[in-house]
Amino acid sequence: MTDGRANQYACTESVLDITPDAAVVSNLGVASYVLASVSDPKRARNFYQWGSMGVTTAVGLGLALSTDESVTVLDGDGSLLMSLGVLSTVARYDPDNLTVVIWANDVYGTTGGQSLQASHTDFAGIAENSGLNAVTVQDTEAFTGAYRDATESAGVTVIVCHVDPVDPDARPSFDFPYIARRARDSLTTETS
Ligand SMILES: Cc1ncc(C[n+]2csc(CCOP(=O)(O)OP(=O)(O)O)c2C)c(N)n1
Repeated sequence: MTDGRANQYACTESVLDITPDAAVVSNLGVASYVLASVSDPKRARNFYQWGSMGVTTAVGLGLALSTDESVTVLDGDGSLLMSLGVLSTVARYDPDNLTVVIWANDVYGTTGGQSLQASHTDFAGIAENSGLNAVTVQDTEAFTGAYRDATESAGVTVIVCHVDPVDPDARPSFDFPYIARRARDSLTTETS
């Protein structure tokens, strides 16, 4: 464990505590495994992304633009690095119902912990200069406060949360069409 970093499990629990009805679009791999660990893995509004590295924030933006419900993206730093231009697109639309969390663990955790070689990269600075609100947090308590603020404020906030790498056992369903249909249905009916 690295000192002074947030706990991804506890932070993901905070997301569900603060926004229990939110659609949560989780990056492939670790972000989805953690989400499945701390919630019912069959939670309909857990929209796990499989195989599709680099699209989680874009999918979250599209979803936020097509529903009035709250949408939270749980992306990975390596995946965001593949598609940094999406921040400009998010800022172009800036929907009030979208919050973007980046789990910054400095590694490609899902594929074995290879170094990202991006510790010099200021993701929050890039988000801010793309026209978004952004904050960097280093511990779980700060994350919880930042997430609450983000969900209560206008426009999109990007929360870059420095976390220790984790290796969860949980595996949600890999049936992607089913997951997508389930999320869609839960957002177009009264109950979640
Ligand atoms: C285009 C593409 N390249 C590579 C992969 C393999 N892959 C899956 S998850 C992953 C690592 C993702 O890293 P990050 O976004 O930092 O999230 P973490 O796994 O650390 O939570 C990689 C390289 C893939 N699925 N798609």
